[in-house]
Amino acid sequence: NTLFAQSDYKPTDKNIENREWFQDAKFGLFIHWGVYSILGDGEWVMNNQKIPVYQYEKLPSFFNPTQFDPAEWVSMVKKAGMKYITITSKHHDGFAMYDSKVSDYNIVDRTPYGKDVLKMLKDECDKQGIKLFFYHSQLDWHHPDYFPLGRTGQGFTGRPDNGNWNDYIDYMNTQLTELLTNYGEVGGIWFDGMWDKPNADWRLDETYSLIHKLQPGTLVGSNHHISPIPGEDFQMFERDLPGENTMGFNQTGTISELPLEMCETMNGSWGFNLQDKNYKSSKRLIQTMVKAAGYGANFLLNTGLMPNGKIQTENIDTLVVMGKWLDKYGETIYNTRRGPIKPQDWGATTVAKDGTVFIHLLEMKDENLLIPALPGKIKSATYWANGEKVKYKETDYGILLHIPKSKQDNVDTILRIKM
Ligand code: H57
Repeated sequence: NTLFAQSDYKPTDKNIENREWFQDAKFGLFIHWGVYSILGDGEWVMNNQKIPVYQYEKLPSFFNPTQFDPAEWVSMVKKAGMKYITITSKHHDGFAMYDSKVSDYNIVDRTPYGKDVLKMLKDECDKQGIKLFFYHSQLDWHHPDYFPLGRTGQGFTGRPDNGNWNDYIDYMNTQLTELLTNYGEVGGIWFDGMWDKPNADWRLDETYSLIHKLQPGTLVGSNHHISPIPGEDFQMFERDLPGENTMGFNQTGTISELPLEMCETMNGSWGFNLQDKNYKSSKRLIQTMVKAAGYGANFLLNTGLMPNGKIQTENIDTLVVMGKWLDKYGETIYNTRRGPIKPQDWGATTVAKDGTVFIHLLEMKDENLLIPALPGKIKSATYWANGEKVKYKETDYGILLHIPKSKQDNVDTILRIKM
């Protein structure tokens, strides 16, 4: 049964170590990049515009990202204060962005560019000390054996009305084997698309065991929108803070004890979308990152790469601002864990390894704020920015903070609490 996949799974020491690294890292770049980027209409364009396989297959011949410069990407990632990259090795369109041998439907065999961008990126990541994760779609609108069809891809793809499901799973496992064999140490595998066929036999037990056998340290996560399945090493939330389910599809019963990650878009799209200029402000993204950290969750922020291989300038601007913020305030985010007070409308708390609690005031209505009591007596409360004492009163109802307007920061007023 899929829901109990690798039920005897016990993470190795290396895996546990990587989970700690992951939780310390806090901030990563999500990259959606594929032949769909050419059309500038998001990564679901094949489905949304009902483009059949035989037409969509023309796209790779136009994919020629001559301006792709992995050193530039990775330097940008570092400048943004990010510690890892999660990139699409294959999205729902089924096109492999690397040198796959099990199918020629890949970047090396089908595009004029002809180079393995994942390999180029991995080499650069190794050079600059950034971990690389692969997003791999289980859903596949291209493979003829992805049959019976799932909830999506019904009708439009023009695939035959039959196929061998197990051949598809074999194919996927072979591609995963390639990814975990030919690219050195992989940070993790980030699955997506199982929700397309909730009742199929995904043979997850086999897939998860295979991954952990090939690279025991690699972290497995899946965007299946349900509670973690044995064999997974972290739990993720698409465009939601853990447990909030504002999107309506993260039907996860619980926030598990696994490391957590939330992914978010900079505008409203994952893949490059020319129509979508609805960019979120850096202030809003920083505040979401802080709240995620308050849940102990990583913030995986997406950029829809352009077909020429460049990062959108609007996204660069945002990343630079976030990096500057982290340069200054990173102590209150990196290496922390979820704070003693669950994130609230007013903000969040994080806790450093030495027990220091950081209170992040993201939204102050006026100068007084009552927050829940902390577990233990407060020894000192100071402003992170200048070390000045914070005025507060411990009451029966919690802690009453007095934060004069002059001390309030527009993005995040951080208090340092010693207990
Ligand atoms: O890669 C990005 C993101 C990380 N996940 C992909 C997107 O392309 C899927 C978007 N997820 C939205 C979603 C949530 C539930 C299902 C889709 C028909 C039946 C089920 C779906 C549609 Fe829905």
